[in-house]
Amino acid sequence: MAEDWLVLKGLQWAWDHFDEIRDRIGKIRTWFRFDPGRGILIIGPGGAGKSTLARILSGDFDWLLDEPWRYNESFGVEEFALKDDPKTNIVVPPGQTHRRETLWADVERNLGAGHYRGVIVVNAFGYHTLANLSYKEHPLYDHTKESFLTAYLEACRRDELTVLKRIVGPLTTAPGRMWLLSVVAKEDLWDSDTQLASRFYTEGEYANLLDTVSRTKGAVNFRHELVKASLVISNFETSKGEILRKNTEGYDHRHCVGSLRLLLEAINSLREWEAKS
Ligand SMILES: Nc1nc2c(ncn2[C@@H]2O[C@H](COP(=O)(O)OP(=O)(O)O)[C@@H](O)[C@H]2O)c(=O)[nH]1
Ligand SMILES: [Mg+2]
Repeated sequence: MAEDWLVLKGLQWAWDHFDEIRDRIGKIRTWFRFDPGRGILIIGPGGAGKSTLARILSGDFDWLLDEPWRYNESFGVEEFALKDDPKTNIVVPPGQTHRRETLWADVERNLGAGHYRGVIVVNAFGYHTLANLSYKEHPLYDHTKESFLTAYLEACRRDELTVLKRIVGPLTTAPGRMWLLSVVAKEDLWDSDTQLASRFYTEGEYANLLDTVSRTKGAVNFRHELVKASLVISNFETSKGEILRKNTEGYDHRHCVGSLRLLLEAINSLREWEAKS
C-alpha cells in the first residue's frame, strides 16, 4: 500500500541519518552544558516549548527514542517563572550560577552585562499550551471553541512580541558579540498557515526589533537565526485534555526529524560563529 511505503520511507530516512544527527547533537550538548560561567538564556512565553527544547539540547530527552508523554522527569535545567510576568519563564542550562529569585530585572541586567553567550527565544506562533485551565475558564472564552482559539492565538502572538521587546534593549547594550536564535516551535500545528507564520516573524514588528539590534550593534557583532521546528508531534490540547486543534494532516515523523535537523544546523552555525573571534 502507498501509505505503508511512505511511513517506511520516513523511518528509513531517520535511520539513515541517525549517526550524523547523534554526532551533531553531541557537539551542541557539550557546548550547551559545559561552557564555564556563561549560559544560554532560553526565554519565551509559558507553554511555547522551552522545556522541551532544553531537554533535547541537554540530552535528557532523546527525540528519536523517547515519548513526549514521558516528559515529567527532572532534566538538570533550571527553570522558573518571572515574578512580574508569570506567563513568561526562563530556562537556564547547567553551568549558570543564577539564583532562583531572578526576575525580569535580573534577566535584563544579566543579559545587558554579557552574562549569557546567546539567547534562544522560543515562540510557537501563538500555540502556547494552556496549563491548569480549561479553555472555557479562560478570560478570552466567549461562546465557541473556534472563536476562543482565534482570540487566544492572537493574544499569544502579541505576547511573543512583548517578550522579544523586553530583551532587545539589554541585548543591544550587551558588550561584545551576541547571537539570538528565534525558534518557532510547533510547526506540526501551524504548518498549513506557514505563509502567515513566516510573515509574522520575517516582516513587521518581530523583524523590525531585530533589525534595530543589528543596526545598533553592527552586523559583525550580532547574529540572528530564525528556525521553525516541530519538537514533538502532538495535538494542541489543554492540560485538561481538551483538543483545540489537531496537528496538521500529513505532518509526519519525517517532517519532525527534518525540522530538528535544520534546528540543529542553525545552532551549530551559531556555535561556529561564536568560535570565530
Ligand atoms: N505539537 C507540538 N507540541 C509541542 C512542541 N513542542 C512542545 N510541545 C508541547 O507543548 C507543551 C508545552 O511545552 P513545554 O516545553 O513544557 O513549554 P514551556 O512552558 O515553554 O517550557 C508540552 O505538552 C509539549 O509536549 C511542538 O513542536 N509541537
Ligand atoms: Mg517549561
